[in-house]
Amino acid sequence: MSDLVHYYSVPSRGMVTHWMLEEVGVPYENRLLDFSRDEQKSTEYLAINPMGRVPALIHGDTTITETAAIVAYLADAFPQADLGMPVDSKHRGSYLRWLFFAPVSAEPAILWKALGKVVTEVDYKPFAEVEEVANTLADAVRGKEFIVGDRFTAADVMVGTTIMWGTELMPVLPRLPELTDYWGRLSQRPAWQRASSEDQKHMT
Ligand SMILES: N[C@@H](CCC(=O)N[C@@H](CS)C(=O)NCC(=O)O)C(=O)O
Repeated sequence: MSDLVHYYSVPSRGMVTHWMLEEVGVPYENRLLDFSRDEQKSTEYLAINPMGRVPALIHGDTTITETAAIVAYLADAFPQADLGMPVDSKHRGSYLRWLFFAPVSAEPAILWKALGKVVTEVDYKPFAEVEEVANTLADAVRGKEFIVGDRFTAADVMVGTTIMWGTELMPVLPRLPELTDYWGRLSQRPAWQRASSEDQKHMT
């Protein structure tokens, strides 16, 4: 058994962590769970993630769940891949901002809109609207190749896949040219191509 075991499903957020593993470039073992057979709720898997959700990563004695946490963990655990941002870097704050922006600000906005939900019970918005998310991201990537600094990082994995998800899979995020150009470039990366072509074979 590999030192790194990745549990995921297709389609799922596990495609994000799959891409990150390919970017890291170390050996790992994929264990694909079949949702149609409720394998994510099996006793064996619930011992790994009691929520019965993917992705999950086992690295030696460490078990990690939550997509963004796995992506951040891999960047730190394998510094030779140069996908993280050192704590003393001037870009560290920006790096953390975009790592968290994807699941905490963008995801709820996309999901809420895609599910046709409207906030009616409160007189403030508990999270941003998709237009605010799209405009904020467009400002962040305009004229830049990467979202943080001048190199590809784990923050691009989180933000890029969130844009792909919000513009293609649940198409409620405005398709601003800055966003489609940014994802268009990222999706050419060999690591994404490898992960996604393998995932396509399992797409239901
Ligand atoms: N916040 C979690 C969400 C995990 C999650 O809900 N994953 C979905 C697939 S994208 C899942 O495993 N669903 C299992 C089910 O519906 O039974 C993360 O980012 O990893």
